[in-house]
Amino acid sequence: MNVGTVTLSNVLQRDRLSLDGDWNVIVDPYEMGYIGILEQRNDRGFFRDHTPRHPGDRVEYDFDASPTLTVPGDWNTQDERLHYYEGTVWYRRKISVPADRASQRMYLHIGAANHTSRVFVDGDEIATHAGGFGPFAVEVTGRLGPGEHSLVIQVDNRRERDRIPAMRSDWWNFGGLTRSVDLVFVPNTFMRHAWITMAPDGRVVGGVELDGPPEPVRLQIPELGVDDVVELDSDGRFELDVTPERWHPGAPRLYDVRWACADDQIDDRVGFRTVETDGERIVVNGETTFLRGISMHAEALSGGRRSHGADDAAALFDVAEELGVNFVRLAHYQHDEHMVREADRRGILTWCELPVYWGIAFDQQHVLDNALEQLEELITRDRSRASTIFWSMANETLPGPERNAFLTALADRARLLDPTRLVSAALLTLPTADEDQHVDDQLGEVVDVVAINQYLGWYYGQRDTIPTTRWSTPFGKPVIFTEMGAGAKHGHHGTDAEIWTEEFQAAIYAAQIEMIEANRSDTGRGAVAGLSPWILKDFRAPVRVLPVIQDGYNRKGLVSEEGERKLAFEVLRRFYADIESRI
Ligand code: GCB
Repeated sequence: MNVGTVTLSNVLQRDRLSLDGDWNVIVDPYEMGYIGILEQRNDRGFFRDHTPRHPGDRVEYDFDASPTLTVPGDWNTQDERLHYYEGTVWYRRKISVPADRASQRMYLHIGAANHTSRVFVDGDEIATHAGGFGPFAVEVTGRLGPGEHSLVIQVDNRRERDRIPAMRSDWWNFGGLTRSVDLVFVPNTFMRHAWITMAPDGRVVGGVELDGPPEPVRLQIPELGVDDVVELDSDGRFELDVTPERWHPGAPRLYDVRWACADDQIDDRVGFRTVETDGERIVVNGETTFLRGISMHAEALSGGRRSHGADDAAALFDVAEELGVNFVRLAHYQHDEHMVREADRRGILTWCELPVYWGIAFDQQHVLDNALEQLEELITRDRSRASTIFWSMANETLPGPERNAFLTALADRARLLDPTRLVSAALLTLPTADEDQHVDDQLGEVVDVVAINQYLGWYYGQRDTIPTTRWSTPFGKPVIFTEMGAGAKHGHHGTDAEIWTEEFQAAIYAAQIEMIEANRSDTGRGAVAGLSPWILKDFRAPVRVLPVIQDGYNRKGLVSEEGERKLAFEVLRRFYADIESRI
């Protein structure tokens, strides 16, 4: 559970002092910088950031003399010794705030710290945060007066049964301060959240959450002639009587939006589109839209490191765009804000997901509480993004009463925080040789779209029966294949019967495409409303140990870990180009 943290949106648009760069670090596998020999909190822990004051002063650590790691960045790829490391690393940075700003209200904002972190200023513990991919803020007003201060962040990426994710995942458990850290300055009264979007019926709706005494909030959208004080209802929500041009996938119209309240001002660029379902179709701006997608991990296009920032986002989207997508699945956790902003600019729809993945302790209340916190961090950050059409609760979880209750609670909360988008979760399909695939996971009743991960021709099933496989559900809702695919090592060639060859992978894609063509809901032939195959790029995964072929990488990418195209890339690209030419 989080202590001392708040959510803060529109951070990239605010007055900030970047704390990115080199931080001194101490690697502490036994966590003795925090816990004493009798398991009690060690009051003389590393967070005190002491330096010896006289020759007899025994201080058994020294941040100043310790090595550095670059923030943002994972520790695993910055220091070979930390490649597989799972445990605590202490980050320390000295900060001084310019004298004219030291008395301002300010927050420390951390884009992401995987997984659990504790924040200390001048030795005082001021916050704890759980969840490795969600942004969070800690108020530090009055703590950073004239002079130099010590900022210490303990980051711990151990896998634990009651964390989200928990013990096992098919991706690298990159540890560290993996996204930017900033000091964010705000006026005494400010807008913690200010968002605007379009509801499925075309109304422009939004909300504002103030921190401080009530003050009028002014909203300007010059190109729509909007310059009004918004009338907030008791929930802080409002509605505007305007008819903007639509943001479309492929034609992303964005408007300048300015929020002002007392001395606070936020400028944003926002698009407006509707999204809803109609039977088995997904409808965007009133048009049935087949989702030509691809899944992505938050791993940089080159170097096998955790991605962060605008440049990494642009590089990943360049490849996705070349594939001809109108949709990306940002798997399996909350991606960087730069990703959804890039998607907004490029006109690509997004699926945003929580790391509720495989074996989660669904029976524990504090685990659900943390999932709800992570959900709130995600939705409050991104609910002005036109590109985002899905909130996904989970990936491949085993059906059962506790799991159903847990995911239903998440879906309910998502709809409360944001009733304008679709809610889903990627479901597990179990091995079967049946050509009639009937998916009846009860969660289908809760979600808006039935998302199915299926590996016909790879983990189970025969390739030659894929094209004639038919999919059905009892729910009458759209089906999307959030995963399908096969492994191939780039440059490894042979016949399409030889596993790990590019030819084998391309043949699976060809068979899947034939099957999907015959099941498409937009052409009235079935329930399939889109796909996001697994996956854009080969990505690091410690569970992928096959020498020569895998060497620590999941090889289901359409491009290698260095971005080289495999044959299947072209197969999918042609399918997407063909669909587009028929629209
Ligand atoms: C899945 C998981 C994904 C894995 C993938 C695979 O079903 O959702 O995280 O990476 O399969 O390659 O096995």
